[in-house]
Amino acid sequence: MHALVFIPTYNEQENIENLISEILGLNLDISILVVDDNSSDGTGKILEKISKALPRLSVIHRFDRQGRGLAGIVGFKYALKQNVDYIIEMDADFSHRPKYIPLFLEKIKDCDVVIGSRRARGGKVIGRGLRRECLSLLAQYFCRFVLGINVLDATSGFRCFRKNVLERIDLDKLKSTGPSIVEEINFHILKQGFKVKEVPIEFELRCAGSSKLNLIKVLDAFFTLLRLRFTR
Ligand SMILES: Nc1nc2c(ncn2[C@@H]2O[C@H](COP(=O)(O)OP(=O)(O)O)[C@@H](O)[C@H]2O)c(=O)[nH]1
Ligand SMILES: [Mg+2]
Repeated sequence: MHALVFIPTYNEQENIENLISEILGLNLDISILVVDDNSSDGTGKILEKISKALPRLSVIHRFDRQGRGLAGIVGFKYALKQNVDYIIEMDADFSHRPKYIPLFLEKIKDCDVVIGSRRARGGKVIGRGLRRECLSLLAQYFCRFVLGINVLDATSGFRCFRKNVLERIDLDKLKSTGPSIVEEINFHILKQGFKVKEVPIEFELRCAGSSKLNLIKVLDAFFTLLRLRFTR
């Protein structure tokens, strides 16, 4: 059973090399794809250098910053062309700890999608300020009551999919160019009746680099998801 780990990056030079070696150090049948949007801090150059010695690491460089959502679409399309059984997506900033990957691969055996959940019993968020926490709670309520996404952590971008789940989503029709791709994919998964399991995770605020989320992205996510609700 082969898994591909997809990681989007923008300015993750402090994290990316350590993250990749931690994932490969799990000694599982895993390969990695990083989609980098021409990071201004040299993340792309680091990836180029280390990928020469790591056959299990592939890198897609995009010419400019096109957003987390479009990186996801490129990553998933690439994954669907590979000989893989499972696709895992995670952030590059160590908020999503590689130690959960073996657990995800165990749990996916009897469901279609595993979500690393901060809000399932036993999960938690460490080190996040009140403002981000309130925003996250609002997003969760919005997803549940407006979009009908009935999971405890609808905004978690740490997930494992069976390949056939992503095959059943029309990637070219996704509306999100930014981070709301996470919720949009959940929306389609649940609409199609796939079996989702939430596995509790401890989510720690990024240890290095800075968040790429800002007010414009939050508003864009809100209106993108609202469109999803009304164009069903
Ligand atoms: N390829 C690509 N990756 C991005 C972009 N914006 C953010 N990311 C990556 O998406 C992941 C989540 O971003 P992050 O800033 O940690 O968001 P936060 O956790 O919501 O604060 C990280 O791995 C980022 O490097 C982008 O425009 N393009
Ligand atoms: Mg983050």
